[in-house]
Amino acid sequence: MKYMFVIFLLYITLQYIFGSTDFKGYFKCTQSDQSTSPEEDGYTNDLDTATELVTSTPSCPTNMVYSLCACQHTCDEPETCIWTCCREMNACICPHSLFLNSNECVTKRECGCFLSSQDIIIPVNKTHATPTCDSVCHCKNGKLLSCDVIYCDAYSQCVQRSAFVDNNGKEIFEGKCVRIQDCQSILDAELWFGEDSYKVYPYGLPDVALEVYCKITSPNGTVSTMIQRKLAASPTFHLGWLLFKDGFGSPTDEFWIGNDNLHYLTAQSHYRLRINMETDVGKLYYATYDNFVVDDELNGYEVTLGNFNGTVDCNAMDTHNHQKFSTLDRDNDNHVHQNCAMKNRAGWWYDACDKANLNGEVIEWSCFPKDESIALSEMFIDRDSPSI
Ligand SMILES: [Ca+2]
Repeated sequence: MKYMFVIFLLYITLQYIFGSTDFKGYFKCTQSDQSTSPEEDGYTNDLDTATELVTSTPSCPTNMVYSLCACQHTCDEPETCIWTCCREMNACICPHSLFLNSNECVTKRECGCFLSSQDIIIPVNKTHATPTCDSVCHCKNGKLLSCDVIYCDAYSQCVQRSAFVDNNGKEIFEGKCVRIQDCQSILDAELWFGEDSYKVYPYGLPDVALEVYCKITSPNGTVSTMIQRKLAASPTFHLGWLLFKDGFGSPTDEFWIGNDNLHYLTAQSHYRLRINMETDVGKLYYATYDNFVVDDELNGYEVTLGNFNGTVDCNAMDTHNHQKFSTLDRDNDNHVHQNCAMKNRAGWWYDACDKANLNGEVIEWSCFPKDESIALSEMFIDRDSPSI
């Protein structure tokens, strides 16, 4: 016994002088004080002998190995790592193929949220949809809840997304139903095949598809939903309330998307209004307004315009902000003596009457360069933040 004590003192002294990562690691990082021998992996026989003298032998729970601490996957967080001990020190950890579950190492199949049909573990309190959106399964408090079938509705498209990378570095995909609510969704749902007409399903709109024209409107690839197109010196927009309510024309010629459609589109998210103006010599100007909203018919399709930006010299729409829509047969403007829609031969959000009128028989923007005239107006909406 005395001999053992001398060895112990000698060992402590040497550790004090030279230091030892393994030694410190043992005290700070092991999880068990049971008496069976630790497994090797860098744990030397000398240290083994010495630590037996310090206290009970470091040992590991079933299936664990005493090894250099590295990335530890758990059943709850199968795709990420936790540190079970001090960084780069020895500790009881699960072998690479196993997952920590409470204090045990278990196989993938033994984790509570193992989804056999997909051969994956769903992280705790998360859901995982099949890549084809056939079902979505829930992991609640470490237990797999029943899976719900029929995941996408008729107005959504199943899109495969990268969900996470498993502990073997394999990328796991899941399906996500993308509601086709505007042209941005066409891009998100990977349905985009170039500038063209597409069917979209804005929230709130009765169960019919709305056909919209989608166009790239900026160098960074913004895909915008066209709401208006008007050529100069054309009386096309001198029409009544019902036609403006439902929309008319063709997006490759002259076009109004319809005030009801405009209301449902702009009510479903934050949208930016983008106005592109082209002069008769092909010069391009634009104006944008954040937070573009068109109210419902009961409120006269009142327009709300946020912050202005653009390459035109002034915010010519400022007096039109918070104005109701007027047409030849519905005078909602602020002019006491006349109907501005009749005077300007176009339906529009008149004040009394206009500084900007993109629907006008003569397309107007009050501060447009005097020696230039607008030959073409196109209006679009861009969703500020994509839904996915
Ligand atoms: Ca009036």
